[in-house]
Amino acid sequence: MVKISFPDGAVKEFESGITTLEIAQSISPSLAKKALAGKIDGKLIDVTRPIEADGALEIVTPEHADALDLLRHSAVHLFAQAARRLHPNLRPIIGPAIKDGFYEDTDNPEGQLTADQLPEIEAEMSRIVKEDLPAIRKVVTEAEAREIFKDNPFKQELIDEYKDGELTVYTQGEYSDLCRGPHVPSTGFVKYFKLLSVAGAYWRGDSNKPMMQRVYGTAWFTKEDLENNLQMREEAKERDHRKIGRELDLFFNDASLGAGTAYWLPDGATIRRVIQRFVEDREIAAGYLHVNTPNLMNLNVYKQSGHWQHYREDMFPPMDMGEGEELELRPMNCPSHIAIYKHDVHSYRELPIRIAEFGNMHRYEKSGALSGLQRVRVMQLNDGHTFVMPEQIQEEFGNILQLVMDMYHDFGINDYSFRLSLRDPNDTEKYFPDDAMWENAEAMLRATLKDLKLDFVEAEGEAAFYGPKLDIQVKTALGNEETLSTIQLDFLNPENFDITYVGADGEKHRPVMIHRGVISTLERFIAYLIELYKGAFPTWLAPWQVQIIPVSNEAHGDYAWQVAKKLQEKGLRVKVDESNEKVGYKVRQAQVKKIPYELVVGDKEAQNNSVTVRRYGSDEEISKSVDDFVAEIMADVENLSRIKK
Ligand code: TSB
Ligand code: ZN
Repeated sequence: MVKISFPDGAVKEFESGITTLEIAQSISPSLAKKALAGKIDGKLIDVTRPIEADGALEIVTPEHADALDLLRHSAVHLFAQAARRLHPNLRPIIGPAIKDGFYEDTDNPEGQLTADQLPEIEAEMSRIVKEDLPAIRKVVTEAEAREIFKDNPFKQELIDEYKDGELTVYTQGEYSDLCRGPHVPSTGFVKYFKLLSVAGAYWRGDSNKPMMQRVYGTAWFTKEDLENNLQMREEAKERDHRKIGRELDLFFNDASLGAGTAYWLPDGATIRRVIQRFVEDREIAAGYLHVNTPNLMNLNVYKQSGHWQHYREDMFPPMDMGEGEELELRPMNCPSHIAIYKHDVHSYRELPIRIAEFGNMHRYEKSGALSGLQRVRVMQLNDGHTFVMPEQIQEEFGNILQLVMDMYHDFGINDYSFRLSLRDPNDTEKYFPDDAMWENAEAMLRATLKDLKLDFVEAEGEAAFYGPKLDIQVKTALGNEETLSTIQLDFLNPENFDITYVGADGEKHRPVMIHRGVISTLERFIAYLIELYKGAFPTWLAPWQVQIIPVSNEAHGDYAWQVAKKLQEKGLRVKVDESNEKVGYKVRQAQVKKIPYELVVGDKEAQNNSVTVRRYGSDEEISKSVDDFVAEIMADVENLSRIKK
């Protein structure tokens, strides 16, 4: 007999070897129908696995927290089986459940899968669902596994990796896969699914290994959940900064010019300029000193800082200049700002010293990770390094956080979370190996965050190589979490570069460095703002704030320009549309470009010095004097994004 306890506290005895399905049946037939798997002492098992020891059992039904992952994992097998029926030589490789869906890597020596083949595969999947094939688990020997997957070199590699543990194969109908399981009882359970897209992916994420095709899909327990998710995906696509960036002519990427680089068109460059000026003014008010430092630096400096030892993977290869000189494209600005600090002797009275720059950085990001402006290889960071006495850490940390929060407020950002990023103590390659230093820095940072009463999650292995950090996390339109702002504590670089200040005692002391990026890189920040505003920028940020449309170019062009000049004198960004299109078309065009204000001017307006105003997104047309309009738009500009609050 085995003693099984249930989540409600009940304990029952059963024959040894009983299955989850039989237990569910003994409770109620409707429960048995819904049972997807068992979870015994926290471990998921198939409903048909015999239970031979006492334990705590949860019966996994669609409402259970693990149910969707289980379903999606079975959807992967369903996909692979259907794909193999249509393309018998296709090799399924690895297919995990991911957030809101699943993917499967595939390789087809006869020609890789393409997106237009997905509907056929989906139809075959539906047939297999109707066949309601049970998923059957079998423990196999290494030799058996090698035989079953003899035409699949990728699986052979996986067998090399797993062969010391228990190898299991799941079979449904004619299809078998090497898999740990568990699975939902049969293909009939996977009813609501959709194949979404295909993208190239390197085997093991390594660009020296073969390229496979990764097929993405999603699966749900109800039709409604599936439809909601598909609709959300559609909306996310509409908000994607790459799409809006194209539609509004803000920027472009062109791999033939350089993968992971962005070209800013005039309207995108305007947004950058407005943001940079605004942020720099705020920093000046907060006591920062702006500097300019070069993109190239002698590689020796990055050896001294530790970048070469711990960050080399992200760096471009050095340029050999001959005679032992090697130059490096800078991956970070810290060593440059340290050089500025060291240029002078500093007294404790000057501290904190705050050095800032919109500094260019170059990082050799993996090609698969590149995305529009969100992740690029050449970027400009709103960077700053403050040099403080140890007793000033807390206060300066608070100052920086305040600056971040003020800035978020002004840009209308209010959906974010805090992450305390710590080192992974076992990763001595990525992290500088000085336990005492790390423990001290992490304890100090944690105490500071407690003091500031921040709600945060902790993440091991996310620290910078030189120290722990507070990251501010946001979500992209496609649902990925990204770091925007970062505040980092660094005891290492002051040592490495022997930086000092002269204390009240006349002796040399070691300052602490705080690295901070307030609005992140202009690239990532603007990607975020494009998605946040769906391209409809608040007036102060909009590339063009006003578009003036003369009813007739001949009759009203002069008046239109007269109004435009007046607005330009106020610093507003105005254009006059004198193209040979009809007024209605021009009005629509201005709406497509999401220009905040459109002014139509004709006879009446020219006569009484007025304009007819139309706000972006509104059909209402309001006539007002030019002076009244100037007052309205100036108030709007000065309000920044605060209206959103
Ligand atoms: C804050 N030395 C520090 C600096 O002083 C530093 O470079 N920190 S960082 O590595 O975390 O980068 C700062 C910010 O740049 C990140 O928080 C992130 O918002 C942004 N960033 C990093 N990599 C990329 C990238 N490939 N594309 C766009 N933005 C990036
Ligand atoms: Zn730095």
